[in-house]
Amino acid sequence: MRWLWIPVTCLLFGIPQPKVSATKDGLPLNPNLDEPTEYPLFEYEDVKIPAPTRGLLYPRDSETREVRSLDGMWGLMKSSPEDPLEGIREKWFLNTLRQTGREIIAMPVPASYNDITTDDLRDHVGTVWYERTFFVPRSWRVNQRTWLRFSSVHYSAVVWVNGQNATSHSIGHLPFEAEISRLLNFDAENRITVMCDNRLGNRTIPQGSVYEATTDYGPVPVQGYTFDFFNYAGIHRSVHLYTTPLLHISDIEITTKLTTEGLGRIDYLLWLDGSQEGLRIQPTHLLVQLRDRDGEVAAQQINKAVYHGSLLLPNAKPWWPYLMHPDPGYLYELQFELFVASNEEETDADALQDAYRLPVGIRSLSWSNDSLLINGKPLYLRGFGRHEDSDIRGKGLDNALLARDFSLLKWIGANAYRTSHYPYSEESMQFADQHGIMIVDECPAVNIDIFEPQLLEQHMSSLEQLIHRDRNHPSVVAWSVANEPRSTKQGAFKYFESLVNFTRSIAHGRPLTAAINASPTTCHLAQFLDIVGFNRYNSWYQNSGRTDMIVNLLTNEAQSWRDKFGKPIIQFEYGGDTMEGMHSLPAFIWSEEYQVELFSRHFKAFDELRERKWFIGEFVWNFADFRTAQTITRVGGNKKGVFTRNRQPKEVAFLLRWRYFALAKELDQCPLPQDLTVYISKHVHNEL
Ligand code: BDP
Repeated sequence: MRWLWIPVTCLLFGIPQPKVSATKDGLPLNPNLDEPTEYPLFEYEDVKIPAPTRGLLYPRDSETREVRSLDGMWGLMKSSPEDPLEGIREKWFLNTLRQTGREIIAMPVPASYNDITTDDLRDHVGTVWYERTFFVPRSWRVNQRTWLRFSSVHYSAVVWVNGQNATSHSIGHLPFEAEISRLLNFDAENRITVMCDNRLGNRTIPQGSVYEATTDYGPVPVQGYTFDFFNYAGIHRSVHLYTTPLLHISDIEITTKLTTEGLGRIDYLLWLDGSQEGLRIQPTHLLVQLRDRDGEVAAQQINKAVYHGSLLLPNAKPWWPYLMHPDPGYLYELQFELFVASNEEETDADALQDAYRLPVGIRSLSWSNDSLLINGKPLYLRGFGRHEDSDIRGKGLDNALLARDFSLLKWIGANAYRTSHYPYSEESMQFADQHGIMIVDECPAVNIDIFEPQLLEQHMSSLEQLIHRDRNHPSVVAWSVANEPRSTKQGAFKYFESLVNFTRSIAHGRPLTAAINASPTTCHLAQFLDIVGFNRYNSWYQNSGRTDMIVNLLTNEAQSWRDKFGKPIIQFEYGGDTMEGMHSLPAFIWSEEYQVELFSRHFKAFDELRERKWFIGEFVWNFADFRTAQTITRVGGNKKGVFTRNRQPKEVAFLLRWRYFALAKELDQCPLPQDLTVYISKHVHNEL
């Protein structure tokens, strides 16, 4: 199977910025509120289905490929908020940004640009321009193709190399790439220019709206949005240059299964990509080898002229979630080697054309109307909603933070998290595979409203790109199609029916879910899902201060979701803001004691629900405190974290740790950690 990669290099001239409606408890309303009374009715057939993404394998070096990081200090220049596209008109990309005569500041990549400087860059609306230079070795000119890959730029980007357009992309948190061989200088310096636009409109995912505010200094554009996290922007994840041979392995799809007898099966499908010259090269065969953790070959296959197949493994070592097995997160390495006829006269042996190695976990995932199962065993998910968020770097990838977060997840005994409210970094997905942390993988559709065909196309595209990126990760146990959409609205029914139909056709063996805040009687989304997830803030946004109402309200609500839809039910969000160090006895809202009491009453409700068998998980909101837009309901951000923004525990963390390990012991006979209790006296152990 072969195809020719033709990079789409259409320029993106900004994003249309019509108005969007906005409602959210306690959050500022968009002054341009423009709620349609009638939604446009549209047919599924009228909607342009996104073309399948191809390529974008995570950059890995091998004996046929080289990877170079372009992370580090770049230059950054703001354009005027009143005229975000001036740089396109004036063709700033043709020269170094210095030629514009404007101020250029040093900007780390990866990082959000917002919290780096001390000026108004934090709240900048519109475009900023990034630039850096680099060299490539001369050896890359011959028989090689060079690719430029961005792991995420928020929200949209246009990229030039040496003044020529290389690619463009919109929707943050997702990778994009282009072959740039023809744009490169091999004997001189090269320059990359990136225009990054952070504006959100009513057809972007997520939505927002730019409106004009009247200030003491005149009118200024302001970005409005209803979602509850700061709209950080910039080059958020790593930028790589990598090489491939002219004809190379461009894409891989795998599916795994495990029978009850322990027979593992891996089905693989490969795409090859050749440039003009590459297409003249004839592969002789493909060697596929599965290596275990010790590097031993556990299964192999040689294919001639076909690029798909199946590997069978008696006694496969399964991939298990953390605390469900003594050796969780077991990964094999699936090695693909593509051979071509050798040019060397003195040898008949074929020559290695390309090699790529993919980590693979072997597991079966299935679901019914009552449960979600891994390797035939019903799961109970215990974990968090999270954010990619930290001091100074905002949403920028930070490996130290990633490692710390996974240490904390394991310390607390969680086995899952939801990537609320957008796709997380590819590095975090790899970490989750390695540590056996299950992922409910969410697309960036948070708080969507105004259900129109153009939004649906973007929404489908965000799911298509997410599934394409993450389908090979054993840790992904469900796709979340949205968080708190306005699913009670008239237009939601048709919209979600179309969205879910499309997503199911590409779901790659995972169930579909969403985090819903409507009620079972008013929601137009839940009936299309495989797992119904709801968010509810008992004793916080409702009945503030009344922890004595949680158990009844929560168990009744979960039962109603079940009665109405007959699907497995999960609570994706519960919690309350808690100021670290604020204490009150008896408990009072915002104090650490209140968070403890609120959680404990939820645990009681969850245990009652667990007995009903169809309740399959509890997720705290949130793992850590995080930055939001400025509002009177947020003190320096959202404080519902179990950990502070600096990743230190609040009092409730110790209680939650007990809960999660108690569940692991009860459900999977996992031993409790030694340090769960501390010594008090011969007769009494402190369990907190
Ligand atoms: C939920 C949202 C989440 C918010 C949370 C809150 O899904 O993004 O941060 O409420 O208000 O409705 O803390």
